Amino acid sequence: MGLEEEIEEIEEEIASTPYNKSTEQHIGRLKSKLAELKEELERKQSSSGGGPGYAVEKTGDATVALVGFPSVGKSTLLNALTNADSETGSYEFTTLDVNPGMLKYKGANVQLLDVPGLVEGAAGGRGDGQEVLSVVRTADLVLFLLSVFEIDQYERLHEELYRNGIRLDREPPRVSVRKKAKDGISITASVDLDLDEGTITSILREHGYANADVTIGEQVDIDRLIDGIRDNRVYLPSLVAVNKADLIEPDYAETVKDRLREHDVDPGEAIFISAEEERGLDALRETIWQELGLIRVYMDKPGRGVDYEEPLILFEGDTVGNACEKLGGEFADRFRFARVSGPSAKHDEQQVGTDHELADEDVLRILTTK
Ligand SMILES: Nc1nc2c(ncn2[C@@H]2O[C@H](COP(=O)(O)OP(=O)(O)O)[C@@H](O)[C@H]2O)c(=O)[nH]1
Ligand SMILES: [Mg+2]
Repeated sequence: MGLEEEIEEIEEEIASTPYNKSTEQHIGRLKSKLAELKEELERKQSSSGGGPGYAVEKTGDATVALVGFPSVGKSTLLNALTNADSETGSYEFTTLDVNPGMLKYKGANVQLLDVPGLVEGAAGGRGDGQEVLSVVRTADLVLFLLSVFEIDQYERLHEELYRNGIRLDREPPRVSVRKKAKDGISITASVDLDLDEGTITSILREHGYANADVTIGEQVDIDRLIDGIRDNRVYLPSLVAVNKADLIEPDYAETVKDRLREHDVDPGEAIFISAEEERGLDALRETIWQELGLIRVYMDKPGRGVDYEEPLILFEGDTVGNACEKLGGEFADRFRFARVSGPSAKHDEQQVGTDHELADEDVLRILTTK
């Protein structure tokens, strides 16, 4: 039996087994087995696919993967938001095109990657689908593009990403597994778990752990526990943009919003745009900025004053140390201390070390040793 058939068979068995306490352990084992087979399939496909070392070069301060069905307006949006047209064309690969563009906003360079092959490629389980997915995996944000009349496509796109280990808008599970030499599997949970110990133990065994300490800090279900055990899941924020809003009458907007709710998308958080008429793009740019969690740090350069034109772009939660890393050179090598003014500072010119957390619109001066 080939891998694909084996996967299909297990998926069918899971679907046809009612979930209850007496079947929980069995389902746990099936899902673990499934996770393993899928990874095996992935490995096979990527090695027979577009050749080794394939990757889209990441440039700029952050990367956004634009995903959507054909004809929803991805190319139109990319051209409206970025310099895609004027700069490079597309990366040409044997099996896939990725169209890159650079979106400039608040001093940041955000790389926008139009990955047209997601649905066509991944659907048939072909190798190129895996490559497209590898582009999405390395992004900092997933931007779903839907057309007003085809909101249901969201389901399919979301599923495709989920099936490939991409988890959206969730924190990684609070599960940690530490291998040990003997004494079997012991479970420590800080919440009253719905899953039976037997189920957890057999899932771990299925993943090759005979002896391990497992710490669980949230109410996990089987899928989430498996996510916590595998280390190849990625956790990304996502955003939904609804395109071709110019084509609908105002009353129809309510129907579109209902459709979004049916797919658990808060219509208040979706951005309605017209890529063609360039409407709603300011809101989209700002929301991309927010969802990426970018911050601007204005560098105070000795003798040259504060540079408000080209801020250093960092992520929320980044520290002075991260700023030094990004600046590189003497800042990374010969850091002495820094002075910060602005939102993160207790007072102007506060003296701080590398672990000080920066905030949007801070002014930062770094002092290095001679
Ligand atoms: N009315 C309208 N048409 C659009 C809009 N955006 C794109 N289109 C049209 O939809 C078609 C497909 O657009 P394209 O950008 O090539 O879609 P892609 O396949 O997702 O890259 C083209 O004919 C576009 O002119 C929009 O906001 N409103
Ligand atoms: Mg296109």
